Amino acid sequence: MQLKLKLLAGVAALAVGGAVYAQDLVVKIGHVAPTSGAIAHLGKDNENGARLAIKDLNAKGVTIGGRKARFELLAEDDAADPKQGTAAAQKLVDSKVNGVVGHLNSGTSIPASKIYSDAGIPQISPSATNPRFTRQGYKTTFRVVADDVHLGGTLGRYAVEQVKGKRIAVIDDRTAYGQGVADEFEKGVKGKGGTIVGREFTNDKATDFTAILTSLKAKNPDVVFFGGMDAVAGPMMRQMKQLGINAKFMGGDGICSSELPKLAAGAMADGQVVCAEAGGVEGAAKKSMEDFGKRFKAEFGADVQVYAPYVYDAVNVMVDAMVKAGSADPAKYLPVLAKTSGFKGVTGTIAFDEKGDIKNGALTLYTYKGGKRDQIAVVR
Ligand code: ABU
Repeated sequence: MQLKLKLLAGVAALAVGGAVYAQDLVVKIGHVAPTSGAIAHLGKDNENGARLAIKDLNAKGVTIGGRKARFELLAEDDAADPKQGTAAAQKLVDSKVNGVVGHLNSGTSIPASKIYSDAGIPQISPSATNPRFTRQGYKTTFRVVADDVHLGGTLGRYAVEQVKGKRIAVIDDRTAYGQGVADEFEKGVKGKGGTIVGREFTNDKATDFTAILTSLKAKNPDVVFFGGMDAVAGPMMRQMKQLGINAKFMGGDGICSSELPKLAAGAMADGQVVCAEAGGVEGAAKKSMEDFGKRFKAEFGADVQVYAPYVYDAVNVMVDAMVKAGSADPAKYLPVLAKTSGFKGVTGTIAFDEKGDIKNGALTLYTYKGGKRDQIAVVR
């Protein structure tokens, strides 16, 4: 009898041992990040944040509209490439995902956001910080971290006021993120009366920085800011050391990973680097982040790089909206998601503003000591 009932496709109830249970509601969560290429370690970090969230939700048991939900992760690799990013987005739309968490990069999240918007599918980025992402007028676009205006501007002011940089050089990787955060850093420096002695650029696949570093060396900088990712920052620091550039090295969240000391391969002095994660918790709330880090390490055998906890929260914020709406239908839970307020995640309290940006987003400034990230301060 049970077998016969199971075979009845589309039947919403299943008799088990005499009781009647609602058939599982399958909820597909898409996730996109570069899990191949130079920043695959960051992409895998994000993806594992999503895996842990899905595992916890399925273990806890979640009911949506009276039906037991079973969550599935559809994970795609966009290799941090805008074209692969839009292809991955279209694949997820075609697979009828209920929502998407991602992409990791601004350069992929921004073009993909049009595809999700056209399909009416909510997208929450846990790490794309270019302000344009949430300023395109799409109702489907959300972000659980601070943006580059906040990030770059704060670091620029910090370079002048706290690092006491007198001759500041700026390099960016010409990506949507790298160029954007470097521009905001420059504005922050100039706003505090600081001096930019040089601006150079490279790209996100470059490995040889001799020409630009030699040009900057002639300007004798005491701070070098890099707008880009850790996979480029590490070799850049090595070449700075080889060329005898003894400057502080600053950067945004893209360099602020657990992996940076390895990538710099001995070229990083204690306290030389100042970078910022586009989120953070302070006081009693720190425990939830620390506990997450321990669970993550036990589960995946790796330290959190940067954004795994933000991915974890993004999945949970999305599911919370489904539960409150009583539906995983994007059209039904999207208005509830937009009204998210006071959601207590491992990364702090999440509320969205009218653009879909996190309200009152924090930044955590870090340096590195003994090859480990060392928190300087949380600022808002
Ligand atoms: N926010 C840093 C890394 C991701 C991005 O915005 O491109």
